[in-house]
Amino acid sequence: MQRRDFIKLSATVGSSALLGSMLGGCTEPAEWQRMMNAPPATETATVCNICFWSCAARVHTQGSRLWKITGQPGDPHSDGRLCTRGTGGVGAYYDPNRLIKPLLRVTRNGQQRFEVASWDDALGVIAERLTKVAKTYGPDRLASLVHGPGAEHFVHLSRAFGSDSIAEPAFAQCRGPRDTGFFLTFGEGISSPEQTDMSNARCVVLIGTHLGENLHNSQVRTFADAIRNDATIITVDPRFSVAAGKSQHWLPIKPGTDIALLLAWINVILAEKLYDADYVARNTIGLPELAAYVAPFTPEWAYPATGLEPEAIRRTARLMAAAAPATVIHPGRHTVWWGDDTQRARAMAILAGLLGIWGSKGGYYLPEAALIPDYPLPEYPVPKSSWRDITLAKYPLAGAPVTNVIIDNALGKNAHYRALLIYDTNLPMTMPGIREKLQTASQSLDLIVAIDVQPSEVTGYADVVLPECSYLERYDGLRNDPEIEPCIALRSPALPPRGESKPGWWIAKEIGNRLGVADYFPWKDYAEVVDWQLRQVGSSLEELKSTGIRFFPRTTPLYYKKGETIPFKTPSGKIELYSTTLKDAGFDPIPRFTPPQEARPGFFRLNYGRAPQHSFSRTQNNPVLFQLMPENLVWIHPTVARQFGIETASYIQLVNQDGVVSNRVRVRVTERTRPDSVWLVHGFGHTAEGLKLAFGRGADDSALMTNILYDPIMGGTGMRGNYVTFRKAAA
Ligand SMILES: Nc1nc2c(c(=O)[nH]1)N[C@H]1C(S)=C(S)[C@@H](COP(=O)(O)OP(=O)(O)OC[C@H]3O[C@@H](n4cnc5c(=O)[nH]c(N)nc54)[C@H](O)[C@@H]3O)O[C@H]1N2
Ligand SMILES: Nc1nc2c(c(=O)[nH]1)N[C@H]1C(S)=C(S)[C@@H](COP(=O)(O)OP(=O)(O)OC[C@H]3O[C@@H](n4cnc5c(=O)[nH]c(N)nc54)[C@H](O)[C@@H]3O)O[C@H]1N2
Ligand code: SF4
Ligand SMILES: [Mo]
Repeated sequence: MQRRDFIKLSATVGSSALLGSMLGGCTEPAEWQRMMNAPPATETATVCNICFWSCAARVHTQGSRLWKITGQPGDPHSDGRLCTRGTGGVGAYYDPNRLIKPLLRVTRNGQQRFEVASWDDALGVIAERLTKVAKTYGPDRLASLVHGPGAEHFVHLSRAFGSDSIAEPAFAQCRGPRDTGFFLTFGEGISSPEQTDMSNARCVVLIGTHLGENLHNSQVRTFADAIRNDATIITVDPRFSVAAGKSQHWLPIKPGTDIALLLAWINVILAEKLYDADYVARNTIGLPELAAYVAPFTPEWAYPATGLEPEAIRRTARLMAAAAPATVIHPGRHTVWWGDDTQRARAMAILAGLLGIWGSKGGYYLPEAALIPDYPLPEYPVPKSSWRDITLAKYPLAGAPVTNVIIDNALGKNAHYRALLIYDTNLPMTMPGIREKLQTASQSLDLIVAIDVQPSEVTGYADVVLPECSYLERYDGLRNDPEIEPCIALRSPALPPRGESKPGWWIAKEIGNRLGVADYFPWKDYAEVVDWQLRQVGSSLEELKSTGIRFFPRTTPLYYKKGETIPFKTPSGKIELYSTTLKDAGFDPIPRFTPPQEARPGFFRLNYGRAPQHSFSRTQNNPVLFQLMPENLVWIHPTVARQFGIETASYIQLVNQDGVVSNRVRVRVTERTRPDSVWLVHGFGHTAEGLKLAFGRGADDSALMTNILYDPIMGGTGMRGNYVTFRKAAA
């Protein structure tokens, strides 16, 4: 049959008949009938919230049925393709264990439990208790622990109420040390998305940073560009990570010794004069001090500490210098490792500074966000006390509020903080060592509110649990991250909220109204805010609903020109190879290497990280992602497995250095981990019974972290100083 007849046929009898003839006998009559009656598919613009990379996406629905979620073509974060987890966002909507009604803690017959409440009652309790806190102590005694883009509504609520004590685990449990280290060296952080120009790099250096398992979408794609372009890839990781498998040079470093390696690399680059002398002279201060300091730290010096052959250290130093300034020293992201993390980040920043990669093509580009005006609102009141008053006394160089400081100041009858608002963060699994403290805090605090989409561990500590609808059912603020090309993206509701769940903006506004700060919420709904903002820049909500994203022209250059003197925002206006700020605060002005604590015999370092199928502790109960990875496995080296008589697929329990015993966890015997370490994917081992799929599956790394190595400079919770041994799983 000719193609022409085919077209004619469709033109005369309509496409429905054509579909029928094509599907022929494969379709059941009932299914066929359903398809005929189904409303047309529609697409809605969203921004993925399965992790905070915030990829722009399109939600495909058919009537009330969520069909699939795909990447927004052209978006710099997704480039038209979502990662495994983003595609699995469908499960976040359909999860049968979702929170769909407000819950209130009540005591009945001496027993505490949650009871379903109306929104009015739940919000009433919050307003009454917060008003009392404000009257008795001041509104500054409310602390908020929040995460993710949706947090902006509660940041706003808290500021309007009169408190600036708002901390994210993204600082003290994640990026804080690297941002502080880079800030001290370059005068600014390294942005998110990280300003790493991997697509144009000739050399990429990963220190930890397990890209491919760490699945920040466009970051992995630009890393793939580097591999495709035959860039030299150098990965420093004690474990044979996915990224190590893509590298020409894998340095299986002894855990905790990265500063020694970095000092040795700097030593080689200075000793062999592999840096751009003109650039360094114009743009840095402290070269003589640095050179004198690192002179003894040769690759031979680093060898016993790191276990890395001097020749490998020398060769890789030469390679990264030869490719500079098209070299990416990846700054890492989860950098709370050993407690000396700001100093490790400093060492990385110093190396990057010597290689002249700040603002260079193939190094660190200069990101730019779009200029979108804020919706006009009254000025926030000045809080009676600020987070700074409490935090900086302990961590003088913390650039942001520290979650652990807030919790420590919420303990006991005379605690500074009297109420906690928790949004989109599962503290018991996110902050090792927090469970007991939350328990203590809950005895004396006047109020704990948890706003979540599912009955996660954290909700168990709350007085009031508020069900937020998922990202697929709500507006949030425009995504406007610093990019190569400024680009905004819209999250808009594709479906009505399930049950009685509500969007965050609505919850914040309703609490605000009841607290007497209604002036800060003058709009009807968040669509109005976003539309107003878009109209200021010649667009509209209508436009973004159809396009999903919109680009804006750059107003500043993407790279500095060769030979340009760069205006760094440090006190000296230069890259600070030697930091007077650190010295004045009583810290090492140049990073110092301290060998990590050794494990007791029979114990192994607890190493942990990501798997591409899951985000933190938020996706294990997602029915789609659960199927891809229902539990985590503990990786054990074959010699160790043999020594303990452990086999692949058997279940064991992990016992940490302080006797804490994990859930049972299945074994994977593999040479991809060093004999001195085991590996666990973070986020498993849920103890919240409401998470019916995830409950009790796999082991929780957080629970095994009882030795926390706090970073004295910025308060990060170093998580890597923990060790485990094994025991046969209880039946
Ligand atoms: N799929 C998925 N992707 C994610 C996330 C997620 O939840 N799921 N979360 C995102 C977030 S917020 C973050 S912060 C990032 C975290 O991801 P990364 O920033 O990449 O985390 P790291 O801790 O740097 O990397 C873990 C790697 O460090 C190695 N390592 C352990 N000890 C040492 C050591 O002493 N030295 C060196 N050089 N390496 C060591 C481990 O073997 C492991 O391969 O991932 C992001 N991407
Ligand atoms: N042991 C250990 N601890 C870690 C890490 C680790 O690797 N190991 N990683 C650290 C890092 S890098 C980071 S960034 C942090 C991440 O820390 P968190 O942000 O606390 O991570 P999650 O575990 O995903 O917790 C998110 C919570 O928000 C809820 N949630 C999900 N979507 C929504 C939503 O749309 N609205 C609302 N209101 N709630 C929602 C989830 O149900 C869950 O309870 O954890 C840090 N802590
Ligand atoms: S990286 Fe994946 S999970 Fe994260 S926002 Fe993008 S698509 Fe969603
Ligand atoms: Mo993170």
